[in-house]
Amino acid sequence: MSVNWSKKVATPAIGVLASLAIMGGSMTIASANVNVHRVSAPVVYRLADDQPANYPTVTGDNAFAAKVAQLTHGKIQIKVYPDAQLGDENSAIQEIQLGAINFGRINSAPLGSYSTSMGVLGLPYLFNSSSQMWRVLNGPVGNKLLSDLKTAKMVGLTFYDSGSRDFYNSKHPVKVPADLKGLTIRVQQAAMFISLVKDLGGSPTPMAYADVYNALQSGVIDGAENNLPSYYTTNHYKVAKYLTLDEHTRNPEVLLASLKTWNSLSPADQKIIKEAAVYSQGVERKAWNALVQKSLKAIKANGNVITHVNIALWRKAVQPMYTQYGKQYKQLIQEIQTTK
Ligand code: GTR
Repeated sequence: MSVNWSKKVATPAIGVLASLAIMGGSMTIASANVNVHRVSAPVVYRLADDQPANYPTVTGDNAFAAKVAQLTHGKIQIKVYPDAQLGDENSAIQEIQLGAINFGRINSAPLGSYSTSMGVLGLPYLFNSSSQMWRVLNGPVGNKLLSDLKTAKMVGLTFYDSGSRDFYNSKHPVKVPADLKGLTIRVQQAAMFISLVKDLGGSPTPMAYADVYNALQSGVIDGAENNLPSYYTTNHYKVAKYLTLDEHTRNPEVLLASLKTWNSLSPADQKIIKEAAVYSQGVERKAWNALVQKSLKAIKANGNVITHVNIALWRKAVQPMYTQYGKQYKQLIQEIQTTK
């Protein structure tokens, strides 16, 4: 008897049984080695990101989602919501904690208000270079920061690049910290960044990312601080022309899961998700490097005033931050500084 098995595979399980029964042969499902796929409905999860669709973090999110879909044969689908469609970073964090949002790509600065160890990344001039930062983030310290997020009901999966942050304003060139005096500077919604701008002599104003452009344009604030790709893609560079390359912090991005969602997954699916996240870091970092170059070109072409600074002066001005927070982070700072 010849059976067209390829046809049978596509038949629902009951249909296969019925047709075997009709055939009346001695073959059983097991001995026939029929690969019956029980296709269950895919699970659809949501991932929040506050950057626009063409930004490197969202490219990373999409690569992560595609890899998860591929490795789970479509069983787990992750839908990426860019542009803060699911809320600003603070509200996204809270929804992730509740499990209402399943995944997020969140900057480490606001995360520092929820998980203490992550806060260490907000210390200015913590790293000597980007390559040292990556050795730290992809080494034992980075793993500790990611896994400590569990205390805040989140599971850290991997880090994405966010370069270093610089000040910019609409009033005048800033070369030394004293030039920030009298300027109202928007900061992320995290206590450490309020201290940072105060120590440098400016007036900090915490505000959600999406509100910064209008606040700059209408003069509600004089300046802000961010990496070059954010300065460029938000069009802040068009309304705040004075850019200071002071590189005060390197606050990487974090791809994370809600602990609630994570706990509902099988160990095999958790492994796939972690693997896909690590893979997506490479995709994000490549897109990141390309956008840094593109941003710089556009900022220069726009005629912005770019000020280079003596970093040693700036580093000195933020030493009070190490007095204020250094004790709490003593061990981590030491581990970071000894990572060469
Ligand atoms: C960007 C980061 C955003 C957001 C923003 C901000 O560099 O990618 O997620 O944290 O900074 O300044 O609010």
